[in-house]
Amino acid sequence: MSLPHRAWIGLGSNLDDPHGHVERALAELDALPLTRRHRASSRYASRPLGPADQPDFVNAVAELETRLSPLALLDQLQALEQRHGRVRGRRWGPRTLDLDLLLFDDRKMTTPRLTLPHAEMMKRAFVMVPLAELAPELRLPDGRDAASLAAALDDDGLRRVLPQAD
Ligand code: A4P
Ligand code: MG
Repeated sequence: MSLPHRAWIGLGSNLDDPHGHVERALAELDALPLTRRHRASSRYASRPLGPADQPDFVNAVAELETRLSPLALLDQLQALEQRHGRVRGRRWGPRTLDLDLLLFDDRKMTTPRLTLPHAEMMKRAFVMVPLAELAPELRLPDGRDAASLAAALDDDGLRRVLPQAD
């Protein structure tokens, strides 16, 4: 099966066994229709961005190949969040599973449901460090590569935890 598009997903969890949610979600991403998970970064522990009165996060980035459109992929990601018991509470509050669509080929779009590239990704070490681990030379729309962007960010206590990238 040839899958024409490449998408990068940011995973995050900080409730109810965050490692378990991230590991299961990585397997479930590989089982989405018309989609194959190509690679996943190491898992990282990170301090919460936003309200500080919540547990640390586990974060990772996955690379997918897909035949879905960006919005169809977002639908699948949101359904997967729901299956993990995600309750939408306050903005940037704790969550069992957050799946952000970071990049979809070199597509740019701004719609109420979907902004590509993800609006905040370039500022976040917990996104850029795992992305740069997988694809240091990946060019972001501003022309810079993932490794330079990641290196320029304050790592804010980000630390790699087992397992290694797969
Ligand atoms: N949406 C628009 N563009 C996208 C996109 N590229 N990917 C819309 C995914 N969704 C996108 O998201 C809100 C709306 O964004 C959705 O309806 C979707 O249509 P949400 O997941 O419902 O709400 P949220 O996650 O609470 O808000 P937001 O602003 O997306 O938060 P973030 O940016 O996801 O941040 N700290 C650490 N250390 N690690 C984390 O992973 N995550 C967050 C959440 C806060 N602090 C964190 C972490
Ligand atoms: Mg989100």
